[in-house]
Amino acid sequence: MECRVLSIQSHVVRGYVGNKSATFPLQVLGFEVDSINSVQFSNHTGYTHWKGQVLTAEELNVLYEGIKLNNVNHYDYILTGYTRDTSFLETVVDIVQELKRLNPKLVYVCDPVMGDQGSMYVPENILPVYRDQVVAVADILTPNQFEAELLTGRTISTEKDALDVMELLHQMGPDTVVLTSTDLTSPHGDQFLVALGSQKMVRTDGSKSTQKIRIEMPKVDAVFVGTGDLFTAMLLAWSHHHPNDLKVSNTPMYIPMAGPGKRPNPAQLELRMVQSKKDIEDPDIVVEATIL
Ligand code: PLP
Ligand code: PXL
Repeated sequence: MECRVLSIQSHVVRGYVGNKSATFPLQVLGFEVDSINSVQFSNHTGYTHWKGQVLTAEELNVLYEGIKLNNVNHYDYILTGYTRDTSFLETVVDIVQELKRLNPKLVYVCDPVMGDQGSMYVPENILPVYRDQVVAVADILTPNQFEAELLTGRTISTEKDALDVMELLHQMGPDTVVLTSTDLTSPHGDQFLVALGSQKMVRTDGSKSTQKIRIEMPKVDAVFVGTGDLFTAMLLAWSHHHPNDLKVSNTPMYIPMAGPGKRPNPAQLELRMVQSKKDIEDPDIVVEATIL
């Protein structure tokens, strides 16, 4: 059965963030991916220089109108990530609502990209749009700790706080919430990064339950860009194949190396997407989730 994803994310000429991080792995896993490029940049903004064009809300609408006029606007998933503009994001909400009317089973996977480690890297006026409009139509939400705190107005210091915040996020809409990274201390020590997941499910007898999990990933001492986009795309893919089990596996990627003793530059730190094709298709399970 064909499964079609509409992915509205960044395009970069060189490197792997946004659609460049999501499209190839989803295609490798058998998904049809229709991509709308929210920006077309030379490279991600972590390089010394970057240049390019931004798609406006009106231009997004024009592309969507074209799809609609041909009656090929039937999607199983929508995937969105890094967005800087409030009117663009509001148009995304309109499209999600229309596509959900056409396919009530459509799943909207939303990475509410706003910032990390206490600071925002998108304009602050995007927060109320995510909080008041986007989260309500999202089915799978993948904030990091800081983004979850912004969306709920709560701070997270303990695992209990995090689980409470995820419960609040469920009440705002999404049945699946994954805190993709936190500064919580791992039971296995500070070499591990803690992620938490929570999924509401309806059992076969009609009763409701919530699966809560903790994932501890070994930390890698380098700052990658595009890993969050890849994580969200792979969560979409594995939750499609295992809709009632959030114990998704983590896709190992080749770690790029710089010269001896040298700090790698942004170009050397690009994800090795093509080289990781076999791991994407058939991942080794390297991290086991703990059921809470
Ligand atoms: N840093 C900057 C400047 C960004 O624009 C983004 C966008 O998402 C990130 C970091 C986060 O990257 P990732 O999604 O790979 O965690
Ligand atoms: O991975 C997030 C992202 C998306 N799009 C653009 C970026 C980044 C991160 O830097 O620069 C254009």
